[in-house]
Amino acid sequence: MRRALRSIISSLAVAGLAAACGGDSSGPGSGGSTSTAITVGNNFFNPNATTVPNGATVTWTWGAGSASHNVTFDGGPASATQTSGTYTRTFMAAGSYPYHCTVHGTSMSGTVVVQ
Ligand SMILES: [Cu+2]
Repeated sequence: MRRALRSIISSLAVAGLAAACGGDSSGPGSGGSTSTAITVGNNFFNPNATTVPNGATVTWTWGAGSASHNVTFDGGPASATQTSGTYTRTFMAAGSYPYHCTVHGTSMSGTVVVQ
């Protein structure tokens, strides 16, 4: 009896998770964002994945109260390590451009997909 109840509860939990993940049709890319404005937060980029057209300029803006962070692309270039201000990069070729903050490692990372 107890085992049957547990089985029902776990299948309900799975159904709930599936529902929470569904229904997002906001756009291309895994993050669904097409924003060219990215906030550098404390140990995160928001959005951390964005899809932009070829030729787009993406701007990273350090948030208020920011610790030292940088935007470093796996194949270069990189921003300065800073606590405020902005960094921009214009993308002239289609592809996927992963980046991260070298202060905080891959736990603070993001990707720009250029179409
Ligand atoms: Cu960082």
